[in-house]
Amino acid sequence: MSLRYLSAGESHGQALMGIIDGLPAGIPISESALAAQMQRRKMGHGRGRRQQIETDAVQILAGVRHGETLGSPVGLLLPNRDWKNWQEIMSPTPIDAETKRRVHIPRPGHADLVGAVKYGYRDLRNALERASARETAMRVALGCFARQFLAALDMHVASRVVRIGAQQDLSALNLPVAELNERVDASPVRALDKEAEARMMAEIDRAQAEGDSLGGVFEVYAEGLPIGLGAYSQWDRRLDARLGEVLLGLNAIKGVELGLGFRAAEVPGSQAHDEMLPGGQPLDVRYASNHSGGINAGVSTGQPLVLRVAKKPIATLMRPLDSVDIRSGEAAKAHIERSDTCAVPAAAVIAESLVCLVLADFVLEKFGGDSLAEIQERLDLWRQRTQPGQAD
Ligand code: EPS
Repeated sequence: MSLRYLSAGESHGQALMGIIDGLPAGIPISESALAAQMQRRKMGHGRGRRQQIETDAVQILAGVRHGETLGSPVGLLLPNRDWKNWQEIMSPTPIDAETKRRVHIPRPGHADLVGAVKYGYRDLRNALERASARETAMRVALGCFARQFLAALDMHVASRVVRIGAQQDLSALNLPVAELNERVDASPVRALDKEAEARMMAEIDRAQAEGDSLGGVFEVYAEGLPIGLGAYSQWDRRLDARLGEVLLGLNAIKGVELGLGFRAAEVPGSQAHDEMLPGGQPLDVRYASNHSGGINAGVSTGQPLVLRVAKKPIATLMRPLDSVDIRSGEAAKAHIERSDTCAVPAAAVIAESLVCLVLADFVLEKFGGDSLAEIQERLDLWRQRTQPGQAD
């Protein structure tokens, strides 16, 4: 692994912190592009009040000078504005008999109970604070550095929501990946089809009125990838294996499909594989379709990457589910904490950021180099050699 990153921070603690190490020098870093990515994660019909409190203004503390990466670790700080309301509750210093905002009744589907049993907590807040999706704000910030690296190499990552609960958007992707986000970000559910958007929004309103929550499915795409990222020579060097790992590492994600995904198990081989067409030169081979989703044998094909990701509904229900009070062992209704009704549009933005981090890592692994210019040179040569008619 060439690129490493870590975050620290509790949902209502003072701040989120992040470090990303291994980026080359010379990547142009736009602070307004970073701010824009942070805003994208905050949006979406069905989000809760926390998003109105936070501005998500990320401070770059290290690794960038005069608008370019230095090749040193990038250090980020994202102060939580809500912290001022939680200073005592979240204080690192012991406080006298503090009982405020303690949590004793776990929410089914949340980290509350497994966290309490695993770490020996009596107050479930100790589990929910770090398990909260608040932490994903830092992953978006870190991912934005990978995104800007990829953009400099003409590789683009975007997403759209295709399902909220029972409502689907069955429309085909009808525009280039580099233009997709601008279009769907204008939709409150990040859907391409307007009629589906209205159904999805009504579904969220219904769930909210009933004190329920909703999950959904989104697709993540990447365009401009060269052939040859990843390797089949060892299981953990496969590009699809790493994408699956990182996406399943995102809160509430229950499934990841590549290309045809589970449908590939239903159709015969004649409909599962992408037939090849001559491109004019011996190794310039084109594909008639993209059922593979852009990866064969763990290696990128040069076709667009197509991932489908399923997110379960948020575990905090305003009409709470049956649970158990861990003080008494008696039946009780689950804890209610401020939450969202639906966060699928935001999850799509976060997943994009994670895909950027994976792709940046694989680009670095294949092309190496300490500066963007060095990598660009090698990549250009590789593109000319491997995709003669397609690379410019
Ligand atoms: C979130 C921040 C959280 C939640 C949500 C996502 O803030 P708070 O708990 O203060 O409202 O709104 O997290 C969850 C729903 C969860 O279960 O963790 C954010 O910034 O995305």
